[in-house]
Amino acid sequence: GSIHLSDYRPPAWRIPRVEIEFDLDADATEVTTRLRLEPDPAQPPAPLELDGEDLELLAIRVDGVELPPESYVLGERGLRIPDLDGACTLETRVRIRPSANTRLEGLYASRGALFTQCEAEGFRRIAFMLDRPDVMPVWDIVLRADRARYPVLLANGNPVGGGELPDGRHLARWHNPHATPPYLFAVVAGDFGCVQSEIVAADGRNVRLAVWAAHADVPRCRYALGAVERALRWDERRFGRVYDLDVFNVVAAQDFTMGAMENKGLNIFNARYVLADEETATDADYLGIESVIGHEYFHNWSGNRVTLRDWFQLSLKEGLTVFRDQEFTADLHSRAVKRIEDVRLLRARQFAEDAGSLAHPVRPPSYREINNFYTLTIYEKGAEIVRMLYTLLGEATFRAGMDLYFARNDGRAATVEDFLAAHAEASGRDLSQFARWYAQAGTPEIRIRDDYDAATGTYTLEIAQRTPPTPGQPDKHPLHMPLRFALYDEAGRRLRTAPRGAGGADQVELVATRHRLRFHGLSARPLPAFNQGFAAPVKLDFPYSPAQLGRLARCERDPFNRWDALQRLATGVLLERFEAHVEAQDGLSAALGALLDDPAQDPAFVAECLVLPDFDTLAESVQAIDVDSLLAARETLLDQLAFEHAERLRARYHALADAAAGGLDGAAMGARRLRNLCLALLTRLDREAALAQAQFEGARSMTDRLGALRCLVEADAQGRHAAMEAFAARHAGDDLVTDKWIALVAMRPDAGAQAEVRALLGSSHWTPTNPNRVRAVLGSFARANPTAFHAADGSGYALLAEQLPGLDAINPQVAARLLGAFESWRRLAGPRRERVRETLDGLQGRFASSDCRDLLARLLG
Ligand code: B3K
Ligand code: ZN
Repeated sequence: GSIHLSDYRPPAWRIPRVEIEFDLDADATEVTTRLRLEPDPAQPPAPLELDGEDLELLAIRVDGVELPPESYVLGERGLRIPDLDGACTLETRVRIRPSANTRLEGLYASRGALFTQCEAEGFRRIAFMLDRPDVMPVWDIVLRADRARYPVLLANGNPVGGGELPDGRHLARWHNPHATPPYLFAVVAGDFGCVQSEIVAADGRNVRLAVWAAHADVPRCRYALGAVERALRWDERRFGRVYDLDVFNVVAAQDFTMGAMENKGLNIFNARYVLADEETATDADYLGIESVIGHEYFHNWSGNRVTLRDWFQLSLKEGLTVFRDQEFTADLHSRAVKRIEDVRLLRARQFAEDAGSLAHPVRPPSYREINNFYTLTIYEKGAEIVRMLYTLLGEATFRAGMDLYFARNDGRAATVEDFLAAHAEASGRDLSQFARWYAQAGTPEIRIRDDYDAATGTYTLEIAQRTPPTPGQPDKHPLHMPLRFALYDEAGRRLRTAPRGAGGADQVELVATRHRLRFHGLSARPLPAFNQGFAAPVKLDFPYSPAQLGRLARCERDPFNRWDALQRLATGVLLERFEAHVEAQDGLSAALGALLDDPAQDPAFVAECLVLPDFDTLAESVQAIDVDSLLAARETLLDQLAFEHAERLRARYHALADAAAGGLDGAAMGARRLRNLCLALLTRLDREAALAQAQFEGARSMTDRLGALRCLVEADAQGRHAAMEAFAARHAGDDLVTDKWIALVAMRPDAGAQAEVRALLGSSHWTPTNPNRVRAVLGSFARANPTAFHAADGSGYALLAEQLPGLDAINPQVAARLLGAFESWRRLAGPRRERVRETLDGLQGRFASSDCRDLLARLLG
């Protein structure tokens, strides 16, 4: 059944303290839990109903006295004790089986170590508990285990002692003094090494930071440790948030369903977001590590200190924390490039989600399976909402609102209303219409038309907003959003404008379905620019001519919009939307050529401009998705650009060689990025691919080695098989690098990739219990290889679908993610839509998990 936001009731029982003891063993772990239970006098009395799944109950006591079997009811989903008499201590002892836990929720085994993952509802697979985020005990944790096998025993909070036990076992005690819900509980046991440092927090507290991994991987933890230090300092500086424990531990796990987890004081990470060195990590990997380390660290305040009342509020911590990690990266690196990349993701993936069968509001009104709501909408659109608030209120007022939110809700389980109330109070503004962003799904469309009256010198902008219908929401209301704009004259000078509106001179606030802005005293029709920095997450419709876009790409002050002007131009060319098609294409080519020639431009920015809108983004710009024509248009344009600019590309490629040889600074990374893009275009022209071959052989970084290899594979160059073999041999035994190699195979833009994916599925590389490997093989294929996945005969869909029931039985969350690759199927043109429908119909009744059942029902619904 569904769970509804409107049904929320506070728990009838409070649990202020938990003592939990583990006798750890991979095959059979025993967990003894003592819950201090108190009826909440503010709530109507109710029987105690504890969550618990896959737990073998060994003993149950109330205040030390064994509870007779007739006093409780043990079910599939938990334990019910009808007649508890007021406050007491309930002790349960259960047995669980980590090595049989392939779902990777609860306590599980991975490469000889033990890890937990409790968000959202994994704690109930460890012990009987009120497993909900508004239950926030203080915790005492005791871990006992074999010392040889599990020399390192970590848990939440601060270490408070330990010692030896008989039979080669030892014990460690941890105390977590902060009120912490069970979803943030964590335990790690294994044979790890670490890199560590000491840091003095802003309040004078000494904090020991440590990043743990299997011994062989410890040298690859240095960068992550540095990222923790940067994150801690940045949150002090930018948000005034200080760390609150004596230790902060990060542990790398090779088997992990998501990217990472913000457990209090003990973040557990997918190894791919921890381990890095020159030999194995690309620049993108380094930046990804820093941003995920930051994200999880920032949760310590936005998520842990202030947690969630219920799972409907998920974006309260995720959207806010994504906003915070985006700002972290923007402050430390290039703000413009960061914004461009975030918007690229938003447009390609979140807009698709918002327009597809799985669309849902940032705060959904109901769910059947909460695991299916860790989505781009909750995370990325949620971050965009926070960013709009930041834009509407301005830096200082927003910071005051954040301070108030943290102060008022510290140690509490909060709601979106609490967040908005703090900002409303700090700013004195009415945010009630703004709150609709959390309730209404779909990407708003802003349609703007202009008119210039030469006789009076009056320029008028007519602005209309509309949000398309989404599943369950046929009618939409207007949203409150900032609209930034600028007007430029013929010479590219910014005009001083003063329209009537709520915002400043260059920003108005949209609240109604229609607005009109009037500007007087203009001697000629100006060139308008809108939505600088993509301050509002909308689709903007303005009838720019190719020439206007070319001008905008040169004169707009906002770098994001300069990039966006070229993306618009490219999109119009690819979709043949301009009447003067040839002129538009020439304009695009000339603009890109000029950027390539301009030594004053940041190479990282030029690189962003050279990356044309991808398949997913184009698919979001059309009503019906004609796969073949979108793919063909892209190929043709890329070939043409390569041909026209071959000389420039070659010159730039060579000129950047020195800069690209540098380390991990922004300049070197930008140079490598542009250089590898030049190489990709050049390789289109040359089947021998001598340049790519040479780069592959001489590469000194993974960025350059993998970049060259990708060129060879995508161009189907002569040397590609030999290069792939050499790469595989060089990195054999390194799972993370092998994942990169596998992804190249699965993403090769050729129908033949299907056969290679099938071969992988039959090889020793296929380990369906490892989420990273499943994503490398099938995620890359279904999400990043439109050519092969969307094969017209439906064979790509069938390939994915065949695997899903088996994967669902192993790890439902991983399977459900993959099933989501069909989210846009209703808009597919031609026979493909029918092929997907047959595929999805064929999956009916074949899933055991609520995750895949829920998703399939919504896809077909
Ligand atoms: N909060 C975790 C996500 C947990 C997902 C559980 N299905 C990671 C993060 O967003 O920081
Ligand atoms: Zn998060």
